Amino acid sequence: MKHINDTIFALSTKKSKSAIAIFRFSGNKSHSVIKSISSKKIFKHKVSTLNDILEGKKRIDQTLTTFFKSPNSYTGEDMVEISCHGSVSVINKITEIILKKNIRLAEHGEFTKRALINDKLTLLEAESINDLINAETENQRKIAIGNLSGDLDKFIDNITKKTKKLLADVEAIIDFADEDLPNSLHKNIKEQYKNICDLINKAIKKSNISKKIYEGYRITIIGKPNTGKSSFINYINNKEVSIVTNIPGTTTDLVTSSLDINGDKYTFVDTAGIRKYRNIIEKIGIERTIESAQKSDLNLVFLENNEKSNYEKLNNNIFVKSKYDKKKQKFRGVYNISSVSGYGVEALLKAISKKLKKNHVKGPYFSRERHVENLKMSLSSLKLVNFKEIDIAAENIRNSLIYLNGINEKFDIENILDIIFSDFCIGK
Ligand SMILES: Nc1nc2c(ncn2[C@@H]2O[C@H](COP(=O)(O)OP(=O)(O)OP(=O)(O)O)[C@@H](O)[C@H]2O)c(=O)[nH]1
Ligand SMILES: [Mg+2]
Repeated sequence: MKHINDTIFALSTKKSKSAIAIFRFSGNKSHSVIKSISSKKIFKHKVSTLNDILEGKKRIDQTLTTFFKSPNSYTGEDMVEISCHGSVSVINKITEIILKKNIRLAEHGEFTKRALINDKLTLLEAESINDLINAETENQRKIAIGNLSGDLDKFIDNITKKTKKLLADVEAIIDFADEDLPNSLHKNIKEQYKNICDLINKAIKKSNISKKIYEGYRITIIGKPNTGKSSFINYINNKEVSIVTNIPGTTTDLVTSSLDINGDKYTFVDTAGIRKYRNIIEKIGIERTIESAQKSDLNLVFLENNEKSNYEKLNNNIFVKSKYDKKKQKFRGVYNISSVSGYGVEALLKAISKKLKKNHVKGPYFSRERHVENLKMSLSSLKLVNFKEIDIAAENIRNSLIYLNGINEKFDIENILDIIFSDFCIGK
């Protein structure tokens, strides 16, 4: 049976050849276990010690071993970190030695889960740590570190404080006769109420920006056969992601590839294009193209000549004419490029990013469905407030607070914690 008091360990780095690999332990047996497999016998708090890991008396590897005494560690428990050499054989051998000590492997995110339970982190900070580990682009990293530094916690604390004040004022109206209250109270309450609704509303709107920053923008490449769609996706990726030939209809399925452009994630989708089909394979390919183009943030339409009007039914088009190296003919309102010489590609990528990128304002950015759902529920409760029925208003403000607090609530939500931590790495 797995228990929260078990001492756990994990390889926190990847199991593949590298200069260094790091093992972590957490729990009250950490200290005795590390002593039992080490050449050194004394480990001081937060001091890294040059230490041999031993099997019996045999030296297995030379490591740097660091001990953290509870409560001053990541998890709040006694912890040990071993930085050993990063070969697969060293990793396997040290794992084998540790497992003989009857401590168990950590589950996904179990170190961070313990940090949360021991009040080392808030739930929002724990989620931000996972976002930081998974950040692929500069803007994803910026949001994650901002949230880890407390941007979201500060926002929730501030709104909670304001909402509690509003509730107290509303309750004062219920409890006291009108003559005992200042005249300005009613006006003041309405102002506070509006201000809270505005702040939550803005946070919900901003979550659309962060959603895009995390998921990336989808750009579908369409156009007639042989217009240079696949050559373009290969050029910007600097590798052969899609097959290129001079036979029209080479691409039949969707080929997807993501790129980081100026700190944002863009997913380009090469397609069969939209055209007449000759067989069932092409028919399915074209259906997939249409589906992808309809759900895209932007479509790059590669033109053969100047057939822009064929694409009027689609929104968000940028028109492109490739092969400029072959024929130096320019069309108006069209980006002229070459996937051979690279002519015009940078200008096209700039135009894409300018068209899609929303102005990034400063935090907080709620990025998860769970946060946004709670904010929406909180706002819906507030929207039910009618100050003419003051008892009901108080009830709705209380409900709004429950949803708000739910964003950072770590207790009574085991199932939510399991979902959150299931997509953490083992060893974090
Ligand atoms: N000179 C030159 N040739 C290009 C350029 N882009 C593509 N071509 C050539 O044009 C032909 C078709 O290119 P693709 O990239 O396969 O065109 P596509 O639009 O993906 O074609 P389908 O997959 O058939 O729809 C190939 O022979 C390419 O080498 C370019 O910028 N300059
Ligand atoms: Mg193609």
